[in-house]
Amino acid sequence: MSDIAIKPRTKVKTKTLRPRLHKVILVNDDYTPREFVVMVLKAEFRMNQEQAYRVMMTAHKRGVCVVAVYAQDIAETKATRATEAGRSKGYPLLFTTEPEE
Ligand code: TYC
Repeated sequence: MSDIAIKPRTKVKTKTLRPRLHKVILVNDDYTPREFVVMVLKAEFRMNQEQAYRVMMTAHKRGVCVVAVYAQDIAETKATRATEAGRSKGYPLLFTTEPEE
């Protein structure tokens, strides 16, 4: 038997994987009043009147609008809270989330 010790030449590479950000998406519907959508956007996403109005009108015209991007858990919590705000008034207002490319 050989007594030659072979040193493995391995290098440890540390790679930090940043978690993917998630988009919160506002979905249009025919029933939720515009002012209510604006109010929810201001309350949950800390937007001012002009920003909230622009996002609401974009969803109204195009069907959907990206509201903001956050870490996954924050995006999901905000989307759920905002959707529940509409649900509590009987509106079908919907916020969804999806991972950013
Ligand atoms: N389309 C709604 C209306 O005309 C307003 C609205 C805008 C609702 C955006 C939802 O995501 C929405 N009353």
